[in-house]
Amino acid sequence: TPELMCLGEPLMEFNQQPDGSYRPGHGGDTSNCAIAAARQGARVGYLTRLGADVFGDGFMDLWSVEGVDTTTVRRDKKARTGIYFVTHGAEGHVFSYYRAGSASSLMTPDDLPVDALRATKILHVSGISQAISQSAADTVFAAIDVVREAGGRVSYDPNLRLALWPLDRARAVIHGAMARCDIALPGIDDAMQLTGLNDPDRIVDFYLSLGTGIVALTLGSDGALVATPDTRHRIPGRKVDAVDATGAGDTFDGAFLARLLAGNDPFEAAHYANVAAALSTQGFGAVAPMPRAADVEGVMCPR
Ligand code: KDG
Repeated sequence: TPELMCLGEPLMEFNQQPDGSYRPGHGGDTSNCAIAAARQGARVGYLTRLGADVFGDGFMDLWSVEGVDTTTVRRDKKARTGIYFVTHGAEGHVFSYYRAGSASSLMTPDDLPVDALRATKILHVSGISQAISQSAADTVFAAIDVVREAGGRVSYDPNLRLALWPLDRARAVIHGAMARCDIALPGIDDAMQLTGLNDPDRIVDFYLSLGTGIVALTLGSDGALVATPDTRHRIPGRKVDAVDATGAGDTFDGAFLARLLAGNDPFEAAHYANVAAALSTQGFGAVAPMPRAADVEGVMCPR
């Protein structure tokens, strides 16, 4: 049975290449996190509603190859799998979504596999999981309650996407949910917009004040700031030749949660996840360039 369950929306990806063509791939923040964790050796399951279409079939194949359990994936014959395009400009990557009315956005609290949620050690969800529809937002709140009542922990990445919802609503829902979570995994740009704060230490204080016992604030190429209520460490960035940061935060999340489940403390886990996330920026796409445990260990402890 999975020790980590990720809940959200997978998105078929088309990623712009230097020659202008689009390379097919797979994205969707929580699916990315699930695959990143599985590549580090965690036992992972994915929970969603997925279109009964060719892109949905592609995800089923992908998760099977990656060792992600799909017992809790429900196929929907009437709705489609969402799509996004990644284009690259001077300011970095831009996402264009074709996902309104997608199968995942039709998820409801009645879909929840209560036994699987009760059995998991960590549930991972995100702001995107909640942004896609009101019923998806409700589904995430309900899943959080089930996991916490059963004694499991909940991890949350705000993953603010203002194309999906306005900032004030995003802030209310995300912080409402995070106040019921154990592990906060915000990225600095999202956290600055959501909290209105600029200083990483004050942002970390804010998330600790919501009651999350572990905060790992990712700082892009500057590494991460990791805190528990009594300890705090700055983890420096890793110099890499980055071509596409799509999915880097999700890779951090998945690797971090996998290392926590393997018994690391949050600081050890963040050191590892910081390397994994840096390596994931060296190729195009969210999933393809994600490192495996041996790749990360090779960088951390070169022979
Ligand atoms: O974090 C990367 C994701 O944002 C990407 O894979 C697409 O899930 C996605 C989204 O909704 O933006």
